[in-house]
Amino acid sequence: MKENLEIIYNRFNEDIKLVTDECSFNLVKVKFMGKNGLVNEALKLIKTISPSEKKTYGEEVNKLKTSIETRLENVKNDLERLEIENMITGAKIIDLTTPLGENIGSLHPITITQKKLVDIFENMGFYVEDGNEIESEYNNFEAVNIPKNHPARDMQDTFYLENNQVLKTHTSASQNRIMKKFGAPLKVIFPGRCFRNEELDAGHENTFFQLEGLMIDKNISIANLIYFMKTMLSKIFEKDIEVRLRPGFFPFVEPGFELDCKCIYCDGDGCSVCKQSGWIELCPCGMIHKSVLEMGGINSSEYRGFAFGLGLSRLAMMTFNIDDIRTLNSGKIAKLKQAKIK
Ligand code: FA5
Repeated sequence: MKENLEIIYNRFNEDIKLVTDECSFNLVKVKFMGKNGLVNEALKLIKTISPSEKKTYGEEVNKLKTSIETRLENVKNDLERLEIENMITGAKIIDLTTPLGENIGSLHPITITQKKLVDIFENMGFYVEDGNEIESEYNNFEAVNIPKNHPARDMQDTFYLENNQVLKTHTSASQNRIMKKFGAPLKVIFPGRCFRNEELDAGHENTFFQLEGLMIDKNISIANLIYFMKTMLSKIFEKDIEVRLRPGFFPFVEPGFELDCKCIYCDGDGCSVCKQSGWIELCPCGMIHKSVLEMGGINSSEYRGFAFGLGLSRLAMMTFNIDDIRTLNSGKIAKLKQAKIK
């Protein structure tokens, strides 16, 4: 009998050494002190033994019980103390008085540029809409006058998905949905990420941002288009910006233009950024094609409008003095940190 008690005590000593947390503590406690635990089982045996042995055995079992209880109590206290110590150590991680050091996060140059543009257009009465990144082939091409087999599709090769869906090649892909959603008159901008199968270089990415705008009303003319573009550029560069329009072909506008701004680096004298021309190509635009209005459910004999598709990534490069567009998606924090507002 006595040997049994020794075995229980030795087993308890082995088990308690392995306790590391509340869960393993409870398992040991139940195993030895639970209702059907080993100590209780040993206590129940008192009834079965002879009166001559009962007293000694009873004393031995109670001694075992007391020492196991005391040890359990001590281990429990140790665990509680450890938990408090861990809480204190953990709390240091979120100690608000700790100096922040050098790794303070910041908004991405594209986000900052987009926020500025959104602010500018909202102040001019434009509504801001979200565009899908996955669009139907119809919205990306057909709805903006680029039917199947049209050569303009070659210039915007993209990633084709199942069910006639594509990763949108330009923000113009949202034009049709937006016209149908708001009807005329409307004043909306919609920034978004675009995807093209491109030869990559300092000015071309396969994933880049544009910001598109539409204004549709009665009596809208090219003069309105020039006014809004000039105002937007002057506000973004915080100085008066001279612009010029050159003819440009986009199947969804007629007439279509490339809007250039007087080079902000050399003020038109000619430099490496403007390739000595004095002008920087910034924003394709034009008067919305009649059939695009009609496909959007807008009566083209009553309403006219302009559309523009600003290269947001390229504008961010200009405003932050970034010389290679690939820096923007690179995740190279050191490079992005060097980006400074021009
Ligand atoms: C378009 O995407 C037309 N949807 C723009 C438009 C809208 C015209 C409304 C008329 C009316 P384009 O392919 O030129 O046009 O692209 C517009 C701008 O997006 C370019 O001027 C350029 O700044 C930017 N862009 C185009 N391709 C890339 C590229 N691979 N990487 C970075 N920026 C690009």
